[in-house]
Amino acid sequence: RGNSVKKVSIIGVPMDLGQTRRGVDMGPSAMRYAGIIERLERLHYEIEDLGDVSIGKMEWSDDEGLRLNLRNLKAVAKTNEKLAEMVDDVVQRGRFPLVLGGDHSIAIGTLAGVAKHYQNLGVIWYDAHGDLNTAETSPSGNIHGMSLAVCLGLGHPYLTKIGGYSPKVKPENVVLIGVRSLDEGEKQLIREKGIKVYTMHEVDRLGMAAVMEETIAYLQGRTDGVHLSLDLDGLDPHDAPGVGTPVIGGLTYRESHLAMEMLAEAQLITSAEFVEVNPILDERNKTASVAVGLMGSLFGEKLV
Ligand code: 5AB
Ligand code: MN
Ligand code: MN
Ligand code: MN
Repeated sequence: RGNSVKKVSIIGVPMDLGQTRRGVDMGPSAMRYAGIIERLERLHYEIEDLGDVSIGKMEWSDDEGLRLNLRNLKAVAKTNEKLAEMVDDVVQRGRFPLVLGGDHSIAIGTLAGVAKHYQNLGVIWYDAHGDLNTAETSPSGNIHGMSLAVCLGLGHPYLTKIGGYSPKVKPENVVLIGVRSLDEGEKQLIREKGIKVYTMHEVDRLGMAAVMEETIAYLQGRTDGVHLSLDLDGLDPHDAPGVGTPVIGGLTYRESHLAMEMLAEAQLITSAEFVEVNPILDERNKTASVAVGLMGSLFGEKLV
């Protein structure tokens, strides 16, 4: 299972409508430019690059979305519907979907495409944030801060019903890692649903090795596939400066590589996405390069 699938399909999603800082739409090109395809080919994967999903038109006049505290609702929903169809087809063909973002609202489409192929999909949400807001709790109206809640079935039906079913994942199959910035409503939801969270506090106390051992043991026992949704802002801004919502005090480059290596060894991951790379805010494409390095480790690259 998992990363033993030697056929990978890459899908770019140049989406920036789930938040307000321009430039994150260039994330997929930045990661291609940083050599993701060559990197995986060197590991003897058969790569198919499906190119970029076309983004729904930015509706400046999406008054309804704004009124609902869901900025660009229609365009975000439309793009995610297309993404869901592409990902669905990739999984159907027995290939590993590797999605390059784009802001984190694209997890809605990725998971809609993946989850229908599993009884009990697990999700590792590697992020400084919980992305567990709804329109009611969001301080920003930005959908990239709501994507995990949508996948749990909470939010506007335009989003939760993508792929024709809801929810995509059960709260007990989700593990958050690297969390250090939560809004009040997100904290409440985590408590209410009993979602497993390794905040920076637990990472510091236990160490990343123990956090990953526990996460892997937990998900191996209860899921039949695991999606990795990696927001580059889970890393410390020192190691990944090119993100729209940086939060000080994050996971290091080394901790993150260790995490990916342990996932590779466990052959746990069956689909993945790397999101929130913003080349305009970056330093010489550093964040995209870090992302590509992490993908290398996730797909089994070894030092010796
Ligand atoms: B990201 C915030 N919680 O909802 C909100 O980068 C930030 O995908 C969300 O994790 C960050 O606007 C979303 C304040
Ligand atoms: Mn984040
Ligand atoms: Mn996120
Ligand atoms: Mn972000």
